Amino acid sequence: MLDVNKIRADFPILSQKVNGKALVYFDNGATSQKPQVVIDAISKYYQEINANIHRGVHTLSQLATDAYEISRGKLQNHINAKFPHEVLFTSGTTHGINLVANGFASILKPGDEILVSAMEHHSNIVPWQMLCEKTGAILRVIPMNLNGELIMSEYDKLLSDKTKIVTVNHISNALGTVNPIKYMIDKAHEAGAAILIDGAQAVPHLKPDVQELNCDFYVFSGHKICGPTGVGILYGKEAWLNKLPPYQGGGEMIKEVTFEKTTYAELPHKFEAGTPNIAGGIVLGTAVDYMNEVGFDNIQQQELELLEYGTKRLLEIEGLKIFGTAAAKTSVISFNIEGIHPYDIGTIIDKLGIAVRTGHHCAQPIMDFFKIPGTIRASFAFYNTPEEIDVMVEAIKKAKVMLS
Ligand code: C6P
Repeated sequence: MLDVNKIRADFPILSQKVNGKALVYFDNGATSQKPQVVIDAISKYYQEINANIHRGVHTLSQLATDAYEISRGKLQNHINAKFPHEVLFTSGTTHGINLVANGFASILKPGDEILVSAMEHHSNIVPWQMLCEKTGAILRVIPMNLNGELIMSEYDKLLSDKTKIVTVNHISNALGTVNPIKYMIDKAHEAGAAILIDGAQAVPHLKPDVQELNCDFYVFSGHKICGPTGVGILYGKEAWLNKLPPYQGGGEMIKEVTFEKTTYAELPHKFEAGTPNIAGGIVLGTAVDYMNEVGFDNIQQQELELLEYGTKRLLEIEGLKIFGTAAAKTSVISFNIEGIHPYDIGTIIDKLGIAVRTGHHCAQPIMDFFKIPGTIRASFAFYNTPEEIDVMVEAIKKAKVMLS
């Protein structure tokens, strides 16, 4: 069992007051809070070993390079990648998806198909639309039902020998649905297509095993798993990463440069042009260590309790409707109250110290599907408590009275 009070003491921001009230932070889907070990590791890097990596023979450069590569190894273990060079540092999920989409420009031909799901974040729609514009490929959409579950029989029908890549989130940021990605990966492969999994909303809740999943690409951001912003991971199978051309040209991604021709460096450097977010890369390893110490079994148990309790308490409010009622769900509750704009609720409860996200959550097609302008989204992390849910429910009731 998780000692939540002990965990909360690791996060200095959680004992802050916001607008004179104890902070209730339920915007974990947007970004997680950071434990003291992560905050300290950032300072320690700049105080003790700051230097550019993979470049200098001097001691600090070697220390920084070692720390960066040790962190890559931690991430490799965390997701169970076969090789460290299959684990690329990126600036986040968006960067990872764009890198892969850009690489597919050299593979796709007019009439080829890309399958995305109806519940994608804009980061997993727009890069593929841009790719279609460049190549003449066609974007097809895997539909969902009113519970916010992808319809697998429709997915099966959409797959064909024209499908070159399927791209789907592991967990929806706006609905909390956990998608049946193992099934989807196997089916994509049967059809001869590659598959990318957007794990941005999954990694805060579970530890993906990329070899067991057998996905071709798996992307996520560090800032949603207690790490800093501006760093993320793109896992790619070695064969795919060798096949795709580099995304950006510059320092560190080359073997040899002349004005006539450039040859590229081996993996992972081929995809890591320029000076990266060194502190971020190193500290992402610290963040993953921290989450593993807390333990993903504990995290899941705590979050499931919060999801069940939060769902029950919120549904006590008259006129409240939850969007995203899939059988497999994580600790995200998106809801609206009849006759009230989500933004108004969000603004009032912020004055009471409660942080939730309101709006379309960078997933406008989901809002269009449900014919709503947006939702109020409470997304819980393992450091949240049922008492905080009580505070939110009371605040919403107050806001409702004020607004009706
Ligand atoms: N979703 C949310 O509040 P970046 O911005 O690159 O770290 O992550 C983009 C992204 C991609 N896919 C999914 C499923 C996501 O949830 C996100 C980020 C945040 O829901 C910020 S918009």
